Amino acid sequence: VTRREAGLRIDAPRLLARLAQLGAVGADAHGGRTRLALSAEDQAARDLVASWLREAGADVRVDAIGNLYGVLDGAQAGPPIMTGSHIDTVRRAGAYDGCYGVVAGIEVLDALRRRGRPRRAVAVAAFTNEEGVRFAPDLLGSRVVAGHIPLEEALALEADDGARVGDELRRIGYAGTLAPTAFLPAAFVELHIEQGPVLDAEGVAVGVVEAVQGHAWWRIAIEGTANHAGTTPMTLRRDAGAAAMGLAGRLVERARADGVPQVATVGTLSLEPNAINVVPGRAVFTVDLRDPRDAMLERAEALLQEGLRDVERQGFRVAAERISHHAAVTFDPALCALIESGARELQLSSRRMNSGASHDAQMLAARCPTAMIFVPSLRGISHNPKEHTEPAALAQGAELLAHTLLRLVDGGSHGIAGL
Ligand code: HGY
Ligand code: MN
Ligand code: MN
Repeated sequence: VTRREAGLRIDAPRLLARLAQLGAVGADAHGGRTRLALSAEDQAARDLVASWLREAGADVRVDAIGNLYGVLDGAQAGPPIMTGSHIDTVRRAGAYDGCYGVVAGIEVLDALRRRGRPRRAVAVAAFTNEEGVRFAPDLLGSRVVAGHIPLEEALALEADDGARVGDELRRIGYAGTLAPTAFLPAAFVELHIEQGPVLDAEGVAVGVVEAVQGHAWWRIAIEGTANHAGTTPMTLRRDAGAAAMGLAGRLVERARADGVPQVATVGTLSLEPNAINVVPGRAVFTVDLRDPRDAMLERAEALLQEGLRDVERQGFRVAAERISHHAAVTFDPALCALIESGARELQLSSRRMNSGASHDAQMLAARCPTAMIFVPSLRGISHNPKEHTEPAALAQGAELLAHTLLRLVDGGSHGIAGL
C-alpha cells in the first residue's frame, strides 16, 4: 500500500502556499512578521484562516475569548476530535510557529470532509493569545477552554498600553458568544515545529511529544533614584538599571551553571528616564524560567525571590509579579503510541521527546487526552525570522496528523480514555 493510500490525501502545495500567504500578514522590516494578539495584523490573519475554514466546508465558530474554530459535524453526537494551534506571533517571528498546526489542520479537515462524513466531529482551533507577548499570561485562549482562568478575568487583562482583551476582541470583531468550555474536545492533537535542535540534528522526520516543561514568567520593577551620570559618586547612587542588570546576569549565569535542562531568559528590560547621561531611577524587566522538573522550577523562583530581597537590602523598592505559570505536563501515553504507530505505517522515522516550548496542548492536557507531533526546525532556530522547516517535512507532519485524526474520528478507542 503506498503511503498516499494509507492516509488522507493532503494538498501539500496548497499547505505551503497558505503558510507563505499567512506568513506575509504582519510582515515587518526585519524579514519576519509581527502579529501580536488582537492586533490589526492578528485580525487580518484570523479573517484569512476563517475563509480557509469555510472553503474546507467547516462551520466557523468563535467563542467568548476569541478562539476561532472550524467544525465538521460527525455522524454521531459528542465532543469533537480537535487539532489546531495559534496564529498570533512574537515580535519578528518566523512563519511556522503555530501557523503550521492551524494550516495543516485545515488541510486535514478538508481531506476528511472529501472522504465522507466522519463518525466523530472534527474541529480545528486557532487559540487566542498563545504567545503572551502583548497580554500575559500566555496560552490565554486554551487556558480559558481548560478552565485554568475564568473568562471574566481573561477579558479584563490589560496590555502595557492599557488595551483590554475584551475591548480588543470587540474591536477586531472576534468577541464570540459561545462559551469557551463548549469546545472541550474528546481528544486534542497539536502539530507544531520543534523550535529546538533535536530532530534536525538527528535527522529524524517526526517527534512524538510526551511532555512539556513547566514555565514561570515574572515581571519585576526596581525603583532607585534618577541622578546625574557625571556628578553622582558611585557610592551615592541608587542605580535601578545596574541593580536589574546585575540580577539578570546572576539568574542567567546560575541557569548556565546548573546546566541543562533549566533555562532562564530576560527578554525585556526598560530603563527610565532612558537617557544616556541619567542614572536610571527605574528598571522594569521580565524573567522567563523553565524546567521539566517542577521542584527545580520552584527552586529557581525561590532563588529569584532571594535576589530581589538582596536588591531591597541595597535600598531599592522592588515590585515583583508572577504573570504566567504552568507546571510540567505529561501527554496521554495511548495517544502518543497511536501517533508513533502512525509514523511507522507512513514509514516516517520518529523519536519520543519533550517540548522545551509551551503550547496550547499543555492546557488541554488537563481536560482531555492530548499529545503533540513535532517536525524539525532547521538548526533549532525559532522566534526568529530565520525559523525554517523543509517543505517535505511540513508535508510529512501534515500526513501524520491526517493519519492520526482519521483513526481517531473513525471510532475505536485505541486504548484512549473516553473514546
Ligand atoms: O513561549 C513559548 O514557549 C511559546 O512559544 N509560546
Ligand atoms: Mn512561540
Ligand atoms: Mn507556538
